[in-house]
Formats: sequence, structure tokens, C-alpha cells
Amino acid sequence: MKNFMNLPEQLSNEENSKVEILKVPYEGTTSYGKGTKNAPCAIIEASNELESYDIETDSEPYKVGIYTKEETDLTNIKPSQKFRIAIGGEHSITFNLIKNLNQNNLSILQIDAHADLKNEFEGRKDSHACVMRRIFEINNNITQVGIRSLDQEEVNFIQENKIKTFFMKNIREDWIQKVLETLTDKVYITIDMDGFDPTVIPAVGTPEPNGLQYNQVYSLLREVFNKKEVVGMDFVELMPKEGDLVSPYTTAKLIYQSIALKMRKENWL
Ligand SMILES: [Mn+2]
Repeated sequence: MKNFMNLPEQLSNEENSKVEILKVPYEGTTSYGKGTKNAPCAIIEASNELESYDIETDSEPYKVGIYTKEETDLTNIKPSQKFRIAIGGEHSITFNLIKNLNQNNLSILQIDAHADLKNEFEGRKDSHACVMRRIFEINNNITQVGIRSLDQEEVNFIQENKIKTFFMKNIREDWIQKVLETLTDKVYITIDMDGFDPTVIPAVGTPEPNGLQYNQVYSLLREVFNKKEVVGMDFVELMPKEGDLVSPYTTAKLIYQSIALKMRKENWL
């Protein structure tokens, strides 16, 4: 199995690495486009093309060690001692990634086009379209960013439960500061790749126009990593398409830039 950035053994073994890339190629409930199970391999493949120097942090993040592993059994994913970045797979994996974490003082930051707050979808409660509703049942400290597609039931749920939802129309001046104010000290970040504008990430199953630009997401991440303790992340719902190199490469780049931000925050190098 190829590892992230195709790093040599001493920079990618389990023992010495500070970062873990967890491939979770789960696809059980996708409703529109299909193929998200192929995303982990496509992102790893694209990561081989990354340059090793990170401009923003003036560092070479791969030196902290990046261990790559695969998880196919969703039932009992144990927390990692490393900084874990999971790559899906469909969005429903996020519930399994979060449920065994310590929920104390933890908030969930979701970047997504969709609210994913439906109680049930196509007869299933474990659907990708219900994942934030399931998470809400174990941790109601949810902040959503980039939302631009949902139904009336979800709107009602957001209002009744005071979920901190930043619709695309709320992304204006000072929005990053406002997002930060909703977060607790510890933050788990889940990024549904359809939160981006389809011109940035065309390869998703349910593309929605008028999404986030790369630099908007990066700027938000930079502030969250600087001001909070990010305990883990996932990148989900990429659906690789033949001939599109942009989507997996952009995802790999954002993963690497996230590793750089974590490294700078923790003074790992
Ligand atoms: Mn989603």
C-alpha cells in the first residue's frame, strides 16, 4: 500500500510518526453520484505530487512523520495517540470517528454544502445526510460553515436547537472571527468536500453552486489551528472522476497544509 507523499520508511512508520492518515473507504448510503470509496487511494496518489516545503509556515511538515493506515471496520474506531486525519469515504464515517473521543469541551466544526441534519434519509438513520444529527445526539456543540442546501425540517432543527450555522450568505466580513467565537477550546474538524465551490472541487457526488473558495477554507483553518486545539480532522465525500486531477490534488494539498498548521501550533519541529 502506498503511503501519504510516498515517504520513506523512517518518515512513515507507526512508531516515529506524529501524524496518522487513516483511509476509510466506506460507501454504504450514497444517494446521488457514487465512487467515494475510491477517494482515499486517489488522494494518496495525488499526495505523491506535493512539494515538501510549506510556504505559509516556512517548514517541511513531512519531517514530523506521517503514518498511513487503512480502517475498514467502522464499528469501533479507537482514538489515536497521533494527530489523526481521516480520509473517506462518505460523510457518515464522521460519527464513528467522533463517538469514542472525549466529548468534554469538544466542539465540532463542519464545512459542508449540506446541513446533514435529517433524522432519516431514504429510510436510514445512518445515512450521510443524517450524520450531523447523529453527532448532535452525543455532542450538541456543532458549528456549520458553507451550508447552502437543506430542507425545512433541518431549518426548524437548527432554530430550535440553536445550532451555529453559517450559511453561505453569512460568509462576509469578520465571518472567521464569528465562527471562532462559537468554538470551544478543543475542536474536531470535518470537511465535506462539497463545501467548496464546484469550480474548486468538481469531483463530489452532490455538487452545489456558490460554495467556498480554497483560500476561505484555508484562512479559517489557519485561525482555528492557531487559536484552538484541533484534536482531529476528516476529509470526506470526494468522488474521484476520470481525468480530473484537480480535486484529489487540492484535497491532498489542504491535508498537507493542515499538518503544517498543527505542527506549527505544537512546535513539533
Ligand atoms: Mn456532508
